[in-house]
Amino acid sequence: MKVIVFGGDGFCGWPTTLRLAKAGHKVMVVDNLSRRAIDDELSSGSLTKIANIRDRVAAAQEKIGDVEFCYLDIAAQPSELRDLIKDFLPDAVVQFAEQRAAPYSMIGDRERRYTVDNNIVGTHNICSAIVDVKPDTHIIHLGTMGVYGYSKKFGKIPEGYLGINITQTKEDTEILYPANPGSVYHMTKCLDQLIFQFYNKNWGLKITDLHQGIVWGVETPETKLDTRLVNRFDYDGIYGTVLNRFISQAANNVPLTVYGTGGQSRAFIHISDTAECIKLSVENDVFDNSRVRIFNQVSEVKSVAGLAEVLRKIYNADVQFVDNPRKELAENELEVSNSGLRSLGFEPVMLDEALIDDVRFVADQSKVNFNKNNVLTSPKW
Ligand code: NAD
Ligand code: USQ
Repeated sequence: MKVIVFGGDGFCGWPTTLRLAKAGHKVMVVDNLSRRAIDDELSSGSLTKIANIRDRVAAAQEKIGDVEFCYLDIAAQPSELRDLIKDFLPDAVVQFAEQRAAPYSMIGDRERRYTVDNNIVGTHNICSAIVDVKPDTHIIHLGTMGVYGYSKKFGKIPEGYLGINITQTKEDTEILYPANPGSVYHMTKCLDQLIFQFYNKNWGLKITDLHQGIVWGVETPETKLDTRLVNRFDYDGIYGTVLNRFISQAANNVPLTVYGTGGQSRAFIHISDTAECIKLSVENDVFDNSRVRIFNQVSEVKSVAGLAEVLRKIYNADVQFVDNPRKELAENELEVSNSGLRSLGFEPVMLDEALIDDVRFVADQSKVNFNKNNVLTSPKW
């Protein structure tokens, strides 16, 4: 198949690109390298030393398969985006190209507006171009578990749609799960959902929205094939996500930064499974298109304090409870369905000591890039 990976230079996009190319698909990576620019803006960066995009793509072509690169801003260059789709004629596009850090989106006015403008306009531009240029293209979008909020208020979290009974008519029906974002970033993912509902209803676009949990890990079998293919690894207070932060903190003898009591429960998935789930979604593209297909892309639920305890035990790490910079529930329970991707053959890799050790090895190897000043940099909201 021919697949465009928007945001293919990023943490999830790059391993996915390699997984798709390895499976024999022809992949076009589209990226404006804005994430690398934000590294400079925040005086932060990947713990691993990532190759520049030219060297990455050259290595992918040598070692893996058919990968090309196009430098394009999908929010700011809609006509170039249309031309690209017209020329490449993809069977599927994967949309990773959004500003994805909740803390970044809560820094201030500039970052709030950038996150909304970039994410909503970029995603809408893709839908709008596809309607005119190649309406049978399958759109696969990376959403987030954060669209649901994180609670058991309505029981186990279903895949996108909630079964309800209407009091007035006594009718049973399904509605899009009530959106409950916790940051401007998460709010953009809720707005993306409405764009998809409308483009599916009005033009019948074929759309899969994947509500993904927190991704952890760094390497996949493909990124290990050459040093130029190594994936990025964020550990800072703005882009670093909780488990990868804890692993890099343990490797650098910095106390684990548990926000609040650590009673927050979240869903997690390993980076190699992210790539696998996207591949499954791309390859299983025959489905009932009368509504948007929504899957929860998650493997397991863990609490922040539980994760800290695992690392404390294995690595003798210290734990530091810091004031939570975020406005969120101090404690929550969470249960999530992932039956959709499982029905396509997804067999999740669970968080275990051997795997954490693998990631810690990378964090250990990359000590030279670890800057303690970048650990507690989250804005407060
Ligand atoms: P990332 O920031 O590492 O990658 C995003 C990529 O998109 C970057 O390479 C960036 O340069 C590019 N990009 C952003 N705006 C663009 C634009 N306008 N035009 C072209 N390229 C643009 O993020 P990630 O961790 O790889 O996340 C990818 C997607 O997956 C995001 O949409 C995110 O919301 C979702 N997601 C990520 C996680 C996670 O834990 N990392 C969890 C759930 C969902
Ligand atoms: N946390 C800590 N200590 C830290 C960092 C975070 O206790 O050092 C806590 C946070 O308070 C929060 C939880 O860990 O309760 C998760 O925070 P996170 O930064 O790992 O994840 P989050 O901000 O939710 O965002 C990440 C990705 C985002 C994705 C989301 C999936 O950056 O792109 O959408 O995970 S989910 O959380 O399932 O909505």
